[in-house]
Amino acid sequence: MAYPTKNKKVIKFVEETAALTCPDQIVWIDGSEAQLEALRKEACQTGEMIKLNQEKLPGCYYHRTAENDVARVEARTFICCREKENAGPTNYWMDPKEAYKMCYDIARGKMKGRTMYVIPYSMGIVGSDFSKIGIELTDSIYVVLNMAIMTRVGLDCYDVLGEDGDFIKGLHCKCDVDPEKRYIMHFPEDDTIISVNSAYGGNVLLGKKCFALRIASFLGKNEGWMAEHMLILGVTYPDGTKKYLAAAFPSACGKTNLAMLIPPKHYLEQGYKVECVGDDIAWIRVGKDGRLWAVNPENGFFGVAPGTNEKSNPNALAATRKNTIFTNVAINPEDNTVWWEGLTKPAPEPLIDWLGNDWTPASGVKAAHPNSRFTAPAVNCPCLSEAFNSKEGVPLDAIVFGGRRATTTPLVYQSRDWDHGVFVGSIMSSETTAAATGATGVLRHDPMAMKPFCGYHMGDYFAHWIEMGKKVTNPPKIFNVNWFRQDKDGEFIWPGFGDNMRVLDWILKRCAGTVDAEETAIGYVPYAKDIDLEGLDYSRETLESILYVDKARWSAEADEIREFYKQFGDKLPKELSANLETLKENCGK
Ligand code: OXD
Ligand code: MN
Repeated sequence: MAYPTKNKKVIKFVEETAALTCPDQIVWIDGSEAQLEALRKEACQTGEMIKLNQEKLPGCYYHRTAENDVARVEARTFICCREKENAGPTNYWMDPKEAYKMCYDIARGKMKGRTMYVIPYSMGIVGSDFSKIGIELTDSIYVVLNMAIMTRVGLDCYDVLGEDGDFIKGLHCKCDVDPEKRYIMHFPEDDTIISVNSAYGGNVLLGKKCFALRIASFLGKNEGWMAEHMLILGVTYPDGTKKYLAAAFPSACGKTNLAMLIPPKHYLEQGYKVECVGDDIAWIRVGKDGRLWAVNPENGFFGVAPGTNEKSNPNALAATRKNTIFTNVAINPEDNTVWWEGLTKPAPEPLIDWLGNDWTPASGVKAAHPNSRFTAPAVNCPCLSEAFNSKEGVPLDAIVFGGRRATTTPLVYQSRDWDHGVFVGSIMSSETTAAATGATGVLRHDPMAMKPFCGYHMGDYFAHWIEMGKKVTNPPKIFNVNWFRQDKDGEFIWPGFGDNMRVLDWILKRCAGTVDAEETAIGYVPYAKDIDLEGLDYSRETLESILYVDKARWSAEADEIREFYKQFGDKLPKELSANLETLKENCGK
């Protein structure tokens, strides 16, 4: 057989996997439009995808996953390193030998009657020093087409590998989509990922969570860089100055919305601009100038559809108007377009819901699954930054952490220094969302929004953050935000969305040293007068209520953090325990 690569390791990986899974044929993906178009056609013929209205949504397709396969499965996601201790207390662990055997037994012969596709892809710009190559083998056309949007797929990846280059091996086999045999396995010591019995994006687009976060975080620790669950955005000032920040929020907590925000009118009139570099993942390194530089390794957006609309995120909506794959949203049979909760009010009727049933508002269920998604090419985004294609990425002025907290955490506060900033990231808690299976709305610890994505011991991960701080001579300032404070009726107190610009403005002023702040028990909090409320019908008293640091609550929070920290034992950096003691003391014990 003629191979499109001379890389012996790729050929061996493909041949061995084919011997195990027994596909009828092997198709080497070259990334060409002709090949992708033929696959779209085939997927429509088999019913795997539906072609949408090509006048209204050119190049757009629709896909439904199995009903039991709609989100990441954290309890079935494992870190399979040799020593259990190295996976740490926040990960599920399996012995690698046992895990390989189990996965191979599950996948054996399962591609019979199917095609195995070989996807060469780059996370980051092909051939850049900041990028890494992966090969994903899959029996799903849906995966091929999504990977072609989310990553840079093409034969040039083989040029980068040459005859002997290394890559991240990914094997995805749908098998029987059996939830009892669903496993998402990571072998960080072998640069390998195996995903069986799922077809949901977060479990099967192996370049994303599996490689660019779990495996990459492990590589980053060993190689002195960081892989983080962060958006990256740039703010251009009226005088043309550009500032960049990266922000970590748990899944489905508004990273895509913040990354693409449109500032309030008076900011726009003055000439402010916000541009998106990335909405989910940042790879961060120390630059020659002693600053932290971030790149977005992805090439598209795998965004949550519900709630996205002309008001909440017109840029994301515009990005989905062509060459996009929609998964588990509702279909409007009238014109063969898509709909989801929050897109328009009222809902058009009738619709066909994500399960394929006729739907009207009286049906009493959601028309789109709460974790339904769009996979949209980054180039479609009207506010995409030019820096998206920069090999070096962008220098960070600020790092922002944020969770979904109804109480306690103020709208924004700044850490006292780098180590305190790491502490602030490590104590993040957030209410769970539909992005993962299980109950939603449950408050849980999610340090740096990496609980589901850190590929090694979380205590070592904290230590790595502390170490990185020592390597940067000009570190970004670290902040925490909370857009989700609620009043006694459960209504959000802060308007959020574009108005979050007002908070970013304060953050960047703090970075520039042009605004004062009040030193409190938890760090620096804005004076209410310093948050720009122009054009917003919002009282200073209400603002003060969500800037207030309630020491009694924080004292209880500190006790709870002490319990949370216990699981890290000796691995908890002393800088974090010292900051916890300071917090407790600041709250008056
Ligand atoms: C995502 C997630 O899809 O975090 O980005 O689940
Ligand atoms: Mn994410």
